[in-house]
Order: sequence, then structure tokens, then C-alpha cells
Amino acid sequence: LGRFDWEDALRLSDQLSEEERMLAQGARDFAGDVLAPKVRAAYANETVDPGIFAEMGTAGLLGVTIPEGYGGLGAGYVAYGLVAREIERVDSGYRSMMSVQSSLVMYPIYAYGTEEQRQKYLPGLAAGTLIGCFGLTEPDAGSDPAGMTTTARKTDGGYLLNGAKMWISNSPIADVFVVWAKSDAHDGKIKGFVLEKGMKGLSAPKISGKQSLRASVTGEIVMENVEVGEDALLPGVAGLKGPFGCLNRARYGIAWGVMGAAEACWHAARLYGLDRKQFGKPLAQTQLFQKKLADMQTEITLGLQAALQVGRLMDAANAAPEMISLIKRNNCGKALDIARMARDMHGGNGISEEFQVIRHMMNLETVNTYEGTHDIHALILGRAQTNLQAFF
Ligand code: TGC
Ligand code: FAD
Repeated sequence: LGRFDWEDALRLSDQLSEEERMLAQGARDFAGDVLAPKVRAAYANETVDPGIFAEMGTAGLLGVTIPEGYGGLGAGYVAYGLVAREIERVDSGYRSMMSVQSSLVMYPIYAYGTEEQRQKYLPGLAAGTLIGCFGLTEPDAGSDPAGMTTTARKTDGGYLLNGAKMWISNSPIADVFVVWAKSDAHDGKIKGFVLEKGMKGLSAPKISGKQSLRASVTGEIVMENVEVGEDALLPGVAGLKGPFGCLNRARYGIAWGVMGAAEACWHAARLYGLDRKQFGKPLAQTQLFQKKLADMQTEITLGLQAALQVGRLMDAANAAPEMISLIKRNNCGKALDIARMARDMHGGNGISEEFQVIRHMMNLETVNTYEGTHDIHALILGRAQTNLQAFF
């Protein structure tokens, strides 16, 4: 008979390569040593230390899948997912910073950019000396990005950009802005542009007062007659498949990441139940408490297995976007349920910052919404099995 490891019930670890295991351990050490000591104050005060990007860069955690020649790690998507899991074990906001930089900024520059754009931006983004953001969502175009009103008007030497983006991770501290706009030079199709901090007419005010993801900064991107040259255009893609190509990767990483946050909540609830006595015995010795632990263990184990399978398919260039919708939706929803359950299992202490679970719970409300809401991914999956679109 085989052994049973309650923390790794289906032996995910045995299914990883030696390189993947080492990278995951490195990310875990980094998250524990560098991120964990910062997170409580960052969350409480709603402050983000931009230096975290350089620390992540030094640890090799930015651009995990980008080739080494551009400063990346040249590793696969399973490795990227494992990094997301370890960072989000500490906080979803820190994972957000990493995944925007890697999947939503470095990836489009690598995949759709010119060689000059790659050389100009990727090494700095990989090192974390440059900070990136990704502007797709607008005040009136969230789930329906095709409804965007940001425009790029062709001029003699380039383009003139006008519009506003909303809810943009990292934007107030960003040096590099990947923004999506409808271009009159391309039949009104959506095209990507790379803008830089300091350009005339470009600003990125912070959105304050978030009750979720407070360790990561979120802002707007306002473009008022921002003039760029032809060299700002990402020439390699046109249409919504451009931003969606990036979202596929970020959504996949989120499916791993939220399992890290869920594991943190599950482990905290277990320890709390072993320690806390009521009615003369540990809470963990009651049937209801153990059932909740079993449910958490089951959902996390299955969620991680599913993420691993999609990661292997991504590494083989054989994953479909609907697979990513399935794991993004399931794992976010399950992680949120688990965080809420762990909060309840801590009783009154569960609302205290000291026990951390409520921070994860609040964060996961955002993660369940961004990169396609829980219901939008249901509609993507519904369309795939009925051939009927129910968006409008
Ligand atoms: P639809 O007609 O379905 O597709 C339009 C074109 O796009 C292509 N496409 C994809 N390509 C690659 N990957 C995918 N996943 C794709 N999905 C669609 C499609 O083939 C088509 O191409 P073409 O060449 O035929 O034109 O478009 P639709 O307008 O009906 O889309 C509907 C819907 C709901 C699926 C889509 O708009 C959607 O996914 N909405 C959710 C929006 C979203 O996820 N926004 C995320 C913003 S970024 C963010 O949240 C970052 S948070 C980061 C952090 O802090 O971690
Ligand atoms: P809406 O689209 O208005 O949706 C509201 C509700 O209606 C949801 O429950 C939704 O599921 C539901 N709904 C919408 N359409 C339908 C339908 N057809 N049928 C049934 N139900 C429907 N965006 C970026 O571009 N870059 C970023 O870096 C970024 N970072 C973010 C960081 C944070 C902290 C947050 C909160 C958001 C971020 N976003 C970012 C934006 C995020 O992607 C959007 O919030 C998300 O896509 C949902 O859009 P919305 O907020 O406009 O909600």
C-alpha cells in the first residue's frame, strides 16, 4: 500500500520534474522570506513597495516562460503555475503584480512585438527595473471588451491615442503601458500599443479605498491626445485575440495561484482547530470541523491536478481556451468558498488581521471577478457545449 501525505493527497510533487520542484521551492522561500514579512502592513495601509518587482526579478520570478535571451527563465507553463501558487500563498495582490508583468506585459511584447521592442523592454521587465501594466478594461467596457471606446487615430508619423482604462493593476507605478485601442488604420480593429510613463497626455491616477487586493496598486489609464510613433504599435496581432492571447496565460496562472491562497487558508484552519478547545476538546476533534477540512483538501487536490493537466497541455502547445476557462472559474470559486469557510472556522478570530484568512477571503473576491468573471467563464463553457452564445 502507498503512503498518504495529507498535504499532497494525490502526490502532485511526484508528477513534477526536478527543475520544477526546485523552482517551486525557490519561489516558496522567496515568498516566505521577502513577501510574507511585508504583507500585513502593505494590506493594512494600502501601500505597495515598487521595489518588490526588482526583488522578484532578482529571484527569477518575472517572465518565467520568456526565453533566456530576453532576460526570462525559458521555463514552461507548469513552472510558471507553481510560481503563481507559491506567491499567492502569501497574497493574491503580489501574485497579481507578478502575473500582470509576466503574462500581460512581457508576453504580448514577446509574442506580438518587433525585435526592437523585445530588446528595448523585456530585459528591464524581467529584472523588475521596469514595471508594466495592461489596459483592456474601460469604465463602460468590462466583461465586453469589444465595446471599448479608446481610439488610435493614424497620424503622419504614428498614432494619436484617446480614451480611458479602468481598474488597471500596477498602472500608478508603471513605466510601460500595454494598451488596447481601436485603430482607424486597421479597419477599426483592436490593436496593442506600448506607451511609456511621462508621455504627454498620459496619466495613471490611483484608485483608492479598495477593500480587496490592497497590497497591489490599481489605477486608471487616461490618454488625452497621446502621440506615439509607429514604433509603439505591436504589429503582430489584430483583434480581440491579441488581448485574449495574453489573458489565456494569466487566467491559467490564476488557476494555480488561487489554490495557493486556498492552501494557506486550509492549513491555517487546521492548525487553529488543533489548538483551539471548546466543550473540553479541540475543535479539530469534532465531526463538522473534520468534514470541512476534508472538503478543503479534496477541492484543492482536484484543482491542482486540473491545473497541472492544463499546464502540461500548454507546454505541449495543445491547450484550448475553454480548458483555461474551466480551471480559472472552478479554482477561483472553490478558493473563495474555502477562504470563507476557513474564516468561519476561526470564529471571531477569523476577522482579525492576525489570522490572515480574511485578507485572503477579501482578495479572492477580486480574483473571482477579474480576468473574466465566474459567470462569464460559465458562458464561455456554455457556448462551447451548445454552440449558442448567451452573452447578448
Ligand atoms: P468572441 O467573438 O468570442 O471572440 C473575438 C475574437 O477573439 C478570439 N478569442 C480568443 N482568442 C484567443 N484566446 C481566447 N481565449 C479567445 N477568446 C476569443 C476569437 O476567436 C475571435 O477571433 P476572430 O479572429 O474571429 O475575431 O468575442 P466576444 O466579444 O463575444 O467575447 C465574449 C467574451 C465574454 C468571451 C470575452 O469578451 C471575455 O472573455 N470577457 C471577459 C473580459 C476579461 O477577461 N477581461 C480581463 C481584463 S484584464 C484583467 O482583468 C487583468 S487583472 C490582472 C491581475 O491583476 O492579475
Ligand atoms: P461587468 O462586466 O459590468 O459585470 C458585472 C456583473 O455582471 C458580473 O457579475 C458579471 O458576471 C455580470 N455579467 C456581465 N455580462 C453578463 C452577461 N452577458 N450575462 C450574465 N452576466 C453578466 N482590467 C484590465 O484590463 N487590466 C488590469 O490590470 C485589471 N486589473 C484589475 C484589478 C482589480 C483589483 C479589479 C477589481 C479589476 C481589474 N481589471 C483589470 C478589470 C476586470 O477585468 C473587470 O473588473 C472584469 O472583467 C469585470 O468587468 P466589470 O467590472 O466591468 O463588470
